[in-house]
Amino acid sequence: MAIPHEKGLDNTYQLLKEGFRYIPERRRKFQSDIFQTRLLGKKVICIGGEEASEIFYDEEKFKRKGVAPNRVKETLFGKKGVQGLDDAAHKHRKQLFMSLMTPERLKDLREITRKQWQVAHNNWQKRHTMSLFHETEKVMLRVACEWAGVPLFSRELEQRTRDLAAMIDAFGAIGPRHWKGRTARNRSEKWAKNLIQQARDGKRQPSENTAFYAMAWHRDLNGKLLSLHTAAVELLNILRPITAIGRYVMFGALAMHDFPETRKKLQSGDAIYSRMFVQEVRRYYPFGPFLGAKVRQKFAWGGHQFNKGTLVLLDVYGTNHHPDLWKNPDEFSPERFKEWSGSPFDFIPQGGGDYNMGHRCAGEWVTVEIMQVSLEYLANHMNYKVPEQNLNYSMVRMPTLPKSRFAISDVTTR
Ligand code: PAM
Repeated sequence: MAIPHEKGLDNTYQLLKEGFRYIPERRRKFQSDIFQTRLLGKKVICIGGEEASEIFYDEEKFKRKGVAPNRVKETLFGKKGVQGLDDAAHKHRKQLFMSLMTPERLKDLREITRKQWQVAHNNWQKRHTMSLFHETEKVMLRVACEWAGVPLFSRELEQRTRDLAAMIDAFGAIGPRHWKGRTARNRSEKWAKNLIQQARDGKRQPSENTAFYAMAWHRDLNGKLLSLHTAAVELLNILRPITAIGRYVMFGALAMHDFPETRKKLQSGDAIYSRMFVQEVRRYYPFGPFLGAKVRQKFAWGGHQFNKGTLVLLDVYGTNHHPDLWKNPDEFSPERFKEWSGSPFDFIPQGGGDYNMGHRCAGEWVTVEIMQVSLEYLANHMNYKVPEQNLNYSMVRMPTLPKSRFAISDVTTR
């Protein structure tokens, strides 16, 4: 049986027109967890669902080298970083990231996050109206730098945040938003290279348990220090994704605004509830639309023969919203996580599979911890007004955010 084929010589335009809904809508239309299309001039197989993500994270079947398009590397990821490695080189590099997340360092992270919220809260009370989105990204970058041992002067904060934010904001962009992301990456890599060089020259001595130290002194499997460029890319692979958590925190604040009963429950101080709330924010709101991998060697699945080198996209957003996996998927309901099995393949906002060995996001725990501390802080310690504005977010723009960037005013203490 042949798998469904999307008609058309090339469907990149459709993808850009439909955004987050492109793959899920076709899975619905074809009543199939697998279909074939053409994107950027190439044949692409799109898959989604729990079984599909299990296949996608089978490293005998898929590899990551050469998967991310150049335009995504020139903005979001950078070149030669952990995301595009395979096999032993990947495991060794992934271990570098995982080694930074000891229980003590996660505890430090929670404390730093709480402290930075106190500082921000204090400053916000002196202002009238501001963008919760932009201000939260600044808080996140302060957290990231303090935790990673990276010096950040107050006068740099605005520009550095704008740069890291522009790299994230560029991942599904064409035109000016893409070019902004490129410029931002060039400037950020220059900054990070300079820091690594200073550490290697002994002009800076970051503590040994920090990401700054780890990236400066990590040795690859051949025993050599990372090139200055790769060390800079990997240091940014810590600072940028932590800044990106700002988007999730902002979506959490949006959930509290749109579903006020959830704010009340967060205020009850029930840590189990706030953890479920965080999970539901990551499931419900759109962030990563899909992930890519290339077929490593021929295999068959879902009635289809996958040939070596074929690009396969895993439907991240659609898997988190599939009605077979989630009851009333378009309802915001943190309590649904009481019944969640904990499968590494059905809830995949930051990828699926094994944390330590596979390509699942190394920063997923960090994300959950930072979100929980941040959203508990917003619910329990702050009052603010949400002026009349357009809080709708597009399902086409990738990544997406409320049109108004979530303005708040009159911040006080609760
Ligand atoms: C980070 O690394 O900064 C964390 C946030 C990034 C999440 C992005 C996940 C999206 C992966 C690939 C995007 C390809 C989009 C191409 C659209 C045409």
